Amino acid sequence: MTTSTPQEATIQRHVEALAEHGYTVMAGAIEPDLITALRGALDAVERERGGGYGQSRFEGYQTVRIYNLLNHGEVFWQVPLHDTVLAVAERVLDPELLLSSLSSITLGPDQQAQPLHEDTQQIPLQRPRPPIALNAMWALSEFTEANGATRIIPGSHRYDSPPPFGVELPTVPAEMPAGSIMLFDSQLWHAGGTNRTSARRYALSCYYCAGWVRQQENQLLGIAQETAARMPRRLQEMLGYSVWRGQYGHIDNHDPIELLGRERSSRMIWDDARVQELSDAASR
Ligand SMILES: O=C(O)CCC(=O)C(=O)O
Repeated sequence: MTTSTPQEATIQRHVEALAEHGYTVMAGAIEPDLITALRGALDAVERERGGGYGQSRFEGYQTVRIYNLLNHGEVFWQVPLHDTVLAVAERVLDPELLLSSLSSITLGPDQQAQPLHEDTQQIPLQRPRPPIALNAMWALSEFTEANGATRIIPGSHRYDSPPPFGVELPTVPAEMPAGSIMLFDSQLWHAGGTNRTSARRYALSCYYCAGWVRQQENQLLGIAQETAARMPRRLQEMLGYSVWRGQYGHIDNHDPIELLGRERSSRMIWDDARVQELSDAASR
């Protein structure tokens, strides 16, 4: 994984592509060693727990999905913290964004195309709207039309509704070499493709949401506190050990990150100095 700070111009280019097309692709964003380590870790989880294909057309009858990946090894902890992806997501969504979910999507041979959907279609807000969630699809193997590359409709994040269930429309395959990451607005109409090859298509879905949106996976209950206590601070905050804008998520007026033995970072909105700052800002 790249460790240097991503360049402002790179961040801005991805932010603009997301606004215009609803998606952006970062080629060469995952180091080859990390791909190997992540695939190895996914295979190990599968071996330990045994198979486990999806039980619905949506999850895929020939697809193995492993949820709650942060629980399955430290190698996965790097994924939500990817520097360029996180910088773009924080800029587009919210500097206090949360991790909504982290899962693998391994498409086996003969997996049929998924129904077209968007990822926030259950949320009762009008479309189009500013982005409230972004999905980063990590290509851990090459994504091709033949092996089930995600199918997308560029620009559909600006449509005024989600796709009607079961509708078939022209889409384009998001083909990309292994090691690429496609970051897309949850409102983009998309679906997993059909895998007509004899090989598996390996991917991770790292899904971020604004700090005020409910997470898809319950990270606070799904990950043991002892495990969370070993994570880097930003990841802990992303799980929900944080107080959004000093107001949402507190416990008895305390920052929940204190439960992990850390110093509180947020000043509560009710602190006198904070109230003063906010009223000064409002009167300017
Ligand atoms: O597997 C893919 O390419 C897309 C999967 C997807 O969109 C989903 O499961 O919500």
